[in-house]
Amino acid sequence: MDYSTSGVAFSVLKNDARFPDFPDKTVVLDNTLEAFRDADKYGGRMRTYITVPKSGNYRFWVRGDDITELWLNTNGTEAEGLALIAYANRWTSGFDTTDSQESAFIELVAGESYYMEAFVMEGGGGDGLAVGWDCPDCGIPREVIPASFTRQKVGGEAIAKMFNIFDDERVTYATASERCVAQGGHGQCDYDVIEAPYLKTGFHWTNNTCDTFIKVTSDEATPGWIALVHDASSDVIQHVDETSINFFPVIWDDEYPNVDNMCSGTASGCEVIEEGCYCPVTVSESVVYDSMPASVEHIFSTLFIGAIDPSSFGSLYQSEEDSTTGIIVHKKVGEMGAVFDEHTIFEVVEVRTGRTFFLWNIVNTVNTGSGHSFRNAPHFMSMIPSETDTRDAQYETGKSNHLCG
Ligand SMILES: [Ca+2]
Repeated sequence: MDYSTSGVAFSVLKNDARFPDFPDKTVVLDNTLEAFRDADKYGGRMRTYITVPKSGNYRFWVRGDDITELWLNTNGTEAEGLALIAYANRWTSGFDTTDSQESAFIELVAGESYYMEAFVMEGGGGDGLAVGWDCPDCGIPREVIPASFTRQKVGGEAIAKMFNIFDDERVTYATASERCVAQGGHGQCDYDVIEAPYLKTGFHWTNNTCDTFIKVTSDEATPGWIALVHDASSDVIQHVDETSINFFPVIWDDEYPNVDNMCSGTASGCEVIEEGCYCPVTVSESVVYDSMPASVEHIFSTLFIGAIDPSSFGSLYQSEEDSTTGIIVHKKVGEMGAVFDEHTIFEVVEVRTGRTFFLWNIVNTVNTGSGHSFRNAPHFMSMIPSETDTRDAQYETGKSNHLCG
């Protein structure tokens, strides 16, 4: 192949009927912007959005085997704005073989995304393509660009990288956002696809909307049993999609929506479905006791959410005992006296077993659009068998922290 005029060589690639939508091979780059090895007689394109960790003046380099080009839209994410910023008309093993491999300084802004394309044309022998950068005034030495600063495009979808520190790690939305910004310079959750390592499963935060529904059975064998349905604006895993058959019993406060009353009518937001009713739900939490309960038995009949021993919170809690009933009430320091609130914990002993229970002074209720409600039982067991190990404790702890924070 004659590379004496690079434009001619790349026109062979760019005029090929397979370009750009039908490549013979597609590879997602996991580590750095370095690709293409061990083949002959091909043309390749690397494309990505890049983000920068700090605002500043960046220089770019391209190297490869054989000839290479690097294009960047310095103004944004549109392919139309691409401009040639560096190239090499011969094979290059490093970034300093020819002057044209190095771009001018380009001012880039943290948090913005820029569209980049790089090309290589290979005849025979060694091959490859890599893109590097540096930013002297923001302290970044020259390096092949790490993939953590990219958002890759495959089939028109933006792909985010996972930023977990250890397997099965779960983080708050705030932590996830912080990491995305720190490691990629991009905003959180503006992706189409989250790229997970092969065979890894898990959840990620998203800004997509998600409404919660329940299916309520009307048959005699499982009256009023429910299955949860998440109607999210992105992909939903099967155990909570509309086909879910994971029905379980709940404690309804009174009646429940059923086919006999047409699921309480269309004004309720409920629909009649094959199994029974399909209803939108909301969850509310309220304080149960605003004064000392009359008896231990009454507590066991109304409180169902376990707390941890308040002594675990150190000096955060103080306690007092009702000498008549034997009920010990734990209140947050500063809330002693008449106040019973959502932070209050009751310590009671079950007579039959002698076991001590710590119970939160709250009830969590699920309300349907039809005006019915049931107690939202604590349910820390995942319905996904592979997740039932560490998650229970994490959720329990999370609940305690939420209430005491
Ligand atoms: Ca070669």
